[in-house]
Amino acid sequence: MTNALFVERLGRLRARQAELTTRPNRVDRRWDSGVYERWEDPVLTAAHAPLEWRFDLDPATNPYLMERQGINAAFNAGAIELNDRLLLVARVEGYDRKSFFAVAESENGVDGFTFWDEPIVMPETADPDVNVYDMRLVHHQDGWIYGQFCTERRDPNAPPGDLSSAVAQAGLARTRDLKTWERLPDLKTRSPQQRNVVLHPEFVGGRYAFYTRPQDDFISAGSGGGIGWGLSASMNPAVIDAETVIESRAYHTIKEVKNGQGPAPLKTERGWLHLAHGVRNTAAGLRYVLYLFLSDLQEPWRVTHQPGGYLIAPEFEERVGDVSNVVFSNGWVARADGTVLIYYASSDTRMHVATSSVERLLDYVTHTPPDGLRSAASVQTRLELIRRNRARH
Ligand code: M1P
Repeated sequence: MTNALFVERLGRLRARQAELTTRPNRVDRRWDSGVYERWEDPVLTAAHAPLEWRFDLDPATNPYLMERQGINAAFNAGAIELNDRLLLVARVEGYDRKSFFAVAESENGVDGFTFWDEPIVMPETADPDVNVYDMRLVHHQDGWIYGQFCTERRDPNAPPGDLSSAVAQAGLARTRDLKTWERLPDLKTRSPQQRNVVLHPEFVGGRYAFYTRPQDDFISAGSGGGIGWGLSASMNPAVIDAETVIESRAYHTIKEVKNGQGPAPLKTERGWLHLAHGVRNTAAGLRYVLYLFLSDLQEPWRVTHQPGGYLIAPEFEERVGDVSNVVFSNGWVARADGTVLIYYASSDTRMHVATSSVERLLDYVTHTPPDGLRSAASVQTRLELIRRNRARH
């Protein structure tokens, strides 16, 4: 007998999904900084997850067409351009709180993202990951595409009854096509924990170079002073003996509590262009924003320009989600025509895109005054701007 309810519900669900993945995106006219464009619709959400991942589609075993394995969020995606397609490796989180990686693909990078049929099967090491997330994708000079991600496991030293303490380390894997992955040993450093570890795309002095984020415990950076830099002779295993902080946190700035490298830096004629996140504390909890900095082409560990303040902060609907007041980016793509697609997640819930160009971002990074670290210094910098403008009348 035909199950009318099942048929009607399935038709509705399929239509809703088709609408989501074919809807054209538009530049959001509420935003007009000149530095980049925001786009109206999130490019990837939990609702983009294929119905086959969430529902048992057999009317005999699921007559009510219930969602059996829900998806909670799709966020913090790594990004890469391969064969003229824009690919995101998203952190997809099930209702069970576990994250996994899945590839979504689009032709133009601003809309039409559709998940591949199945999520990535990431091999485990001998010490299985409890949770994996926030993959950075780097097409390295050695020819491999590397994934660097956070692997989280329960803290073996947690006292009985403490079911929250965890240890974060950098998981590593490589691939040629984002389909088949070879898992490598986790990165070894002298820091108790690591998150936001990113591979530099080129060899430095014949070695693999990493941006790191040393931290004392799972949430707090503690004595970890900022974005670190370290070298390894190999990727299998990758071992960093000496880690130096190259982009520090600082009192009363957007990166007072912690910061972290976003995606791998973009190589430009003026230097390596970096996107990072900075975290400050507020009465309402942590606030995550994105900022840019530039480092030297030959000595990527030497920061040359540090614009003060943020590039992207949560705006409009972005402010609210599972972890509100957060923007986070671990993926961007510079296209052959100079366009830069900045993929960022809002409030640990969904993915957005902002568009700019290498030229505009370099203009921003080289002309935005650094943080004067005092109110009086900020007034002074602003006065210089105001007076230059008034002198033009
Ligand atoms: O919840 C905000 C972000 O918190 C962590 O980032 P960080 O280590 O810099 O604090 C990560 O868990 C990230 O996934 C998350 O978006």
